[in-house]
Amino acid sequence: MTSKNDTLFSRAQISTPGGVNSPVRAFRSVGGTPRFITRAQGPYFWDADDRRYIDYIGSWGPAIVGHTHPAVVKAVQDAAARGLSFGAPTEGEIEMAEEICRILPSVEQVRLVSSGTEAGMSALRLARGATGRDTIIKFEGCYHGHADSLLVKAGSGLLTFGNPTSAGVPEDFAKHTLVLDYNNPQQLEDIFARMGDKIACVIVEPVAGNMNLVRATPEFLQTMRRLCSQHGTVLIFDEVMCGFRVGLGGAQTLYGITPDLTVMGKVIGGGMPVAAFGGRKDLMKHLAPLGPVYQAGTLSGNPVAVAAGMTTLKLIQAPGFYESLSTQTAKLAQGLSAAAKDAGVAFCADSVGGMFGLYFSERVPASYAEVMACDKNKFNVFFHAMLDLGVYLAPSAFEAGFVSAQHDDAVIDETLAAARKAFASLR
Ligand code: KE4
Repeated sequence: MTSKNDTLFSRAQISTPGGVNSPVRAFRSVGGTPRFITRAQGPYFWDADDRRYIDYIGSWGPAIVGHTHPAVVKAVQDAAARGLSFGAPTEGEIEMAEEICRILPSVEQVRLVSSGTEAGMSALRLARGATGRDTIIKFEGCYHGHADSLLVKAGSGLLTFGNPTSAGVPEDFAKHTLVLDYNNPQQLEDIFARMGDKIACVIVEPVAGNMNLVRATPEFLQTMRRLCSQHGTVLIFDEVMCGFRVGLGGAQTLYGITPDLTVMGKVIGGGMPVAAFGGRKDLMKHLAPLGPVYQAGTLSGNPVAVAAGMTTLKLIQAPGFYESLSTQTAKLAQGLSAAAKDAGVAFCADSVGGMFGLYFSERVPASYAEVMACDKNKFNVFFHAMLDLGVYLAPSAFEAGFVSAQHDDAVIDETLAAARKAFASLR
């Protein structure tokens, strides 16, 4: 019998490029037919064939309290009944800004936007506007949304400027972006020694989640912080994914490092389109309407989206929330490693707070090159075996996974039982 997912995917490809509104959803990295989701509840969602899955992407991070949490749904319903959008300020936006500034001491002021891309792009423009410099540094394997200056891969050598990773990005944009190796402090020392006074900002995922999960070493982040301070360069932590995910205070609290600007998203919207960028007040004052750096958005601070985000921010501050989330995520990672070991499969896993990485390799990767050396084909076989067993992992070997507060022991145990069968199929 033809799956309804197949029928919907064929139909979707007529009216939308690739049949999806975001490329990773198309399953091109793992092959097969994407599942069209009809509803979700707690740690689960159901596809068009009404098959239930344990969900480990959680909308790529936002569903940290579990899908359709009653308090979040009610907040959205109540806000919607008062009006969907006004294009004028609301008290809810003040409350959200105050809450973010209270949770993240490095954020003295914050501006709400509608996507992580918009937040990253705006933080970049602010850093360039505040410093009067054009050159930026990013790292291979880190993703900061699809703004032109950030869709750039490493050039041929350390000092050669980047090349576009996407068609449509002018060379003239890419040439201002330097792409270095993640977790390579020496490269930072070398580049800053040569041109530190020309660098507007360094943008980094302080816990990387877009090349699979890769932890930054403390030395890497400490070196970055020291050099940026020495050279008047803005240090931007992109915590769209790891923020409010690896802990309430994000990676900056975990590592004890204070960025100049922080980019946020996902969890702060609770599944609705809220993202943000914020940090030092002396930088934020450059933004319109106060200063010359323009940034705007029709739906920025949208009252319905802010209601979802604020309710989520309150829920994640419950006593023991992150201890429990971290424990469950670690139980999953350790259980998967044990199951693979019993099956004689070269595999390991890592977790930080409520996010995890799965690697078909002997050891946890600490760099982009080490991630690329993992066995992608084995991951793809494992992915589909787990999908057939009702466990939905990220459909790419180069993505992190996410656990919610609703992934209790029974859900983790069900996942591990499926994994034992899936690993057996890899032998
Ligand atoms: P959005 O524009 O997708 O809201 O956020 C971009 C972004 C910025 N920074 C980081 C660290 C991110 O992880 C993201 C988006 N993450 C991807 C997951 N790999 C979203 C999934 C997708 O692209 O569909």
